[in-house]
Amino acid sequence: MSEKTIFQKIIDREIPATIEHEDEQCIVIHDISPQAPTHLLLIPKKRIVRIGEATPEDTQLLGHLMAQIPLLAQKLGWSDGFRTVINNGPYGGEAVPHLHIHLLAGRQMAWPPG
Ligand code: IU
Repeated sequence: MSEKTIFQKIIDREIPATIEHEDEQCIVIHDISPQAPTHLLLIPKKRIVRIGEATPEDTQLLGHLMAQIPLLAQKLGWSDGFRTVINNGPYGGEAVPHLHIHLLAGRQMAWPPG
């Protein structure tokens, strides 16, 4: 068993975080180093290492994560838009090997991303 990731420690309440939402399948926290006025991380409680390693067995869970996005957008009033990001592997800029979806809102985003 590999060592717990920082997100697993947050899920297990070993490390504090500002929690925006939690249910039986996921937790949504505020990123400790926000890159926008609001920067959330949507994290499945089951550890999928990264999106590129998800399997068909994860379909329901991935759908559950996606379904949280409009709920959060409506709850937090992101009527001007927002961005979702999943970093995958070294070229993707992934730092934490536990799947998480970044949700960034509150400023104009640029394209292409860096
Ligand atoms: P990445 O997609 O793996 O690069 O993103 C990891 C994110 O986790 C990054 O935005 C960090 O600021 C964030 N984070 C956090 O919110 N709390 C922590 O204790 C640690 C990282 I370590």
